[in-house]
Amino acid sequence: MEPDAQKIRFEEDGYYVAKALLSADEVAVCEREIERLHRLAVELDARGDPAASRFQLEPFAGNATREGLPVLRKIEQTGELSGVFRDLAAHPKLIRLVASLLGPDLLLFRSTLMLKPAYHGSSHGLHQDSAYWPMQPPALVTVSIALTDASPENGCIQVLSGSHKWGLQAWGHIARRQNESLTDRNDVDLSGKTDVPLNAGDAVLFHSLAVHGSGPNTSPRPRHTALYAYFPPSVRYVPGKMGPRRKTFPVVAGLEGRDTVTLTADS
Ligand SMILES: O=C(O)CCC(=O)C(=O)O
Repeated sequence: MEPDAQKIRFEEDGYYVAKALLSADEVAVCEREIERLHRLAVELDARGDPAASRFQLEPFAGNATREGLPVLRKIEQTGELSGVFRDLAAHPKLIRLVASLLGPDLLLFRSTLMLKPAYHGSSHGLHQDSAYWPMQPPALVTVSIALTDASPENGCIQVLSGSHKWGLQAWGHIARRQNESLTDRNDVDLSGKTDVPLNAGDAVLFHSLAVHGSGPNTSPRPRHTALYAYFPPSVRYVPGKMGPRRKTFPVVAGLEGRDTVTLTADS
């Protein structure tokens, strides 16, 4: 798709798919790094390192392990744990896509790995990211990069087309058992809900108000995803009363080459 067509799709549907963002070699590097991060989780946990809290176990997998490694649901702040995933956030092809939607100055709000493990992957209830993020206006862009093939069988992402225009709503809890439905609401028309199957290396970009979620993974194939959320300098940091007053965000493009920007609650 040409950049203008991508932007029109994004504005109309709240998301669009970018094919072949990463090469097979780049995907292989990410997959090896995910294995290293699983081993790191074990080491950090064994020595009581606070960074172990960035690794979240699959909530409904009981005591299951995979080849002696934990069955992880997600890893937060991957940019601080891994050079591979720090660099991926600023991948030139990715930055070109995000800049075409948000402009040339880009800050990174979030770097996460969603690991929907084989057999145990839980469902991810429908939600809008901006409901959880202390950022205003709610106009961030998430890039969800498939590091394995993703299909309905291993719990690919599902998006409600056009839902970024609905305003913020309550959707219920996010971490759901494999047999639970993706939302408790029965007052909404879910007919626009679309599976977004991806090949490894493809990505889907979506608006932080787009309603999305993902089904269970009962298949023998894991679904690995690198998630990054970006925002332009026009977005403000607005923590609630409990949140830290100041927060530092990595710069991934523009902003005169600065490494980070610190935003304060009142700025
Ligand atoms: O990739 C998924 O399965 C869902 C992830 C997601 O929606 C999120 O972390 O906000």
